[in-house]
Amino acid sequence: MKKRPIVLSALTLALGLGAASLAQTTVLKKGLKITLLPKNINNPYNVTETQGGLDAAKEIGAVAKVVGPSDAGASSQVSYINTAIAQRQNALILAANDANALLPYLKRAMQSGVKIVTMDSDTAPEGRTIFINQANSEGIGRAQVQLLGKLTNYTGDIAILSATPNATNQNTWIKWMQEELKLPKYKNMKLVKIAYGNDDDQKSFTEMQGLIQAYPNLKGVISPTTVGISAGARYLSTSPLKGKVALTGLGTPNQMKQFVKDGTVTAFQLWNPGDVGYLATYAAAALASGQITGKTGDTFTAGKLGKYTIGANGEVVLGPPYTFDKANIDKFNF
Ligand code: RAM
Repeated sequence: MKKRPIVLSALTLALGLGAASLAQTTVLKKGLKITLLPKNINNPYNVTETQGGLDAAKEIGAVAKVVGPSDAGASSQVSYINTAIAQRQNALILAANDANALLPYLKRAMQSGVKIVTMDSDTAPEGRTIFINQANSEGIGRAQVQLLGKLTNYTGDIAILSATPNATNQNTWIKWMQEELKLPKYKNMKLVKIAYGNDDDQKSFTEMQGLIQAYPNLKGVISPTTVGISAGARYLSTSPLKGKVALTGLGTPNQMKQFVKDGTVTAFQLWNPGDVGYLATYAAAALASGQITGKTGDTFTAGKLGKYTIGANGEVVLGPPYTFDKANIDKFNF
């Protein structure tokens, strides 16, 4: 597990230990109206993510609010997009529950003058101007398989416990997991099932149970969702297979601490979700202030996180993911 100093310093800053650099905020407009729309509102990941957005809004004098559905379905997000248009919001920041289903509504919003920034889970590029990606998608997907390979000694049946079947972020990561699995070193590992817990705690728990029961040779599960990995760990922690079936994926340190300490989970990954929302809000404010248009090469300053450049297809990458284990998990509180 490599720990790159740059990752630690980003997280250290997120913990409030760093100095804020607000140099560029003077050119951002004051009083911008910004709506944050996460996948769903009852997921601790999304709470931390949108809190980062509210923190950024406070720094720049914007009026921000968080709205959203209780389930992670695309149709559940439509009314919130329409409300943002009706309320003449300057910007809407959303984690999209589907890559295509929201496009007509998002296009209407953009035509009405609402700047659209996606974070966490993207739409097709024509549905937004900027996408704030938490980390490089290929890197996330491949790293999950590399971690599970190490934990299972590169042998046995494996499964994926994902979020919703339409989640753009998880589907992109899974595509890269499948690419990684094609490499010769994984020839004795077989992906037997992709299950979907819909980012619903109870459904994820039941799906984990189903995987364990249906596949007796199961040696490992990757759950690239904080809801899935925590529900999966809760199931495994009281199962005779605890410590025998390896579970890894993307989790929040606070939800996973107890399962790392009781030996259910050895290691998992994530970034700071608060930084995703924080960066997205600075990007949205820069767009709505006319400071940037979102074209490749545009740069903007995101408060304490520093300077970012818009990459190809309007994508901005927050930074590399971080691996949490017994040795470091107590240092984090989110
Ligand atoms: C869940 C959500 C979110 C994803 C994280 C890793 O909280 O699916 O979109 O980024 O997991």
